[in-house]
Amino acid sequence: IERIYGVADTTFSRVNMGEIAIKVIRKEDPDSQISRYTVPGIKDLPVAAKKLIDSGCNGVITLGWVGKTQLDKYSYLAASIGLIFVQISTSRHVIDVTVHEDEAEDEETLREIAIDRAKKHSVNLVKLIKDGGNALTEMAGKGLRQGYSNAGSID
Ligand code: RDL
Ligand code: RDL
Ligand code: RDL
Repeated sequence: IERIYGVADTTFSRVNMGEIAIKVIRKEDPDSQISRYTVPGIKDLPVAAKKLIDSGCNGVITLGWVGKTQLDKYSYLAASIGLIFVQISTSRHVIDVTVHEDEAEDEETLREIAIDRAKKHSVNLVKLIKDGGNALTEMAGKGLRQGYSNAGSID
């Protein structure tokens, strides 16, 4: 096995983004192995990511869903800091896919944001793990977005 990817997701999420990530990773890196770890909510993602890395994953993608209230946003801030701490303490990428429930009014748009964001960041993770720090350089400054169409460059 050349590469092992970790996929950490939650039961709180209203879209099965872990499954989407696994499909994209399989397609982008067919020789790889994938380990999945599902937790209740976003604040449980940092330890899931850490355990995936400890068990040999070269990189991890987390897929979280944040509710609409201020309390939910504080939970996300705590989770996000935790995920960054895992990255800097392990020197491994933990790509943080998060959908905020107030990003869209209707469920169909939210679902589209979640799917697009999970797919695009799964491709980003594979590129970073396969090709390292120059993998995305040709796209630098292009105004790329995940969950939406790209903002574009103003160079
Ligand atoms: O460890 C158990 C829970 O505390 C943990 O799963 C939390 O992440 C659950 N949770 C909240 O407590 C909350 O206030 C979540 C959210 N908001 C949220 O918006 N999204 C979550 N979990 O995934
Ligand atoms: O790990 C994948 C992403 O979570 C990470 O690349 C984030 O930095 C992406 N991102 C946001 O999620 C966001 O809500 C960015 C911004 N806002 C932003 O304003 N600028 C960014 N990234 O460069
Ligand atoms: O310009 C519109 C959006 O890009 C902006 O509202 C971002 O903050 C939306 N966003 C998130 O809220 C988030 O949690 C983004 C990401 N993650 C992300 O990973 N990539 C984005 N936007 O382009």
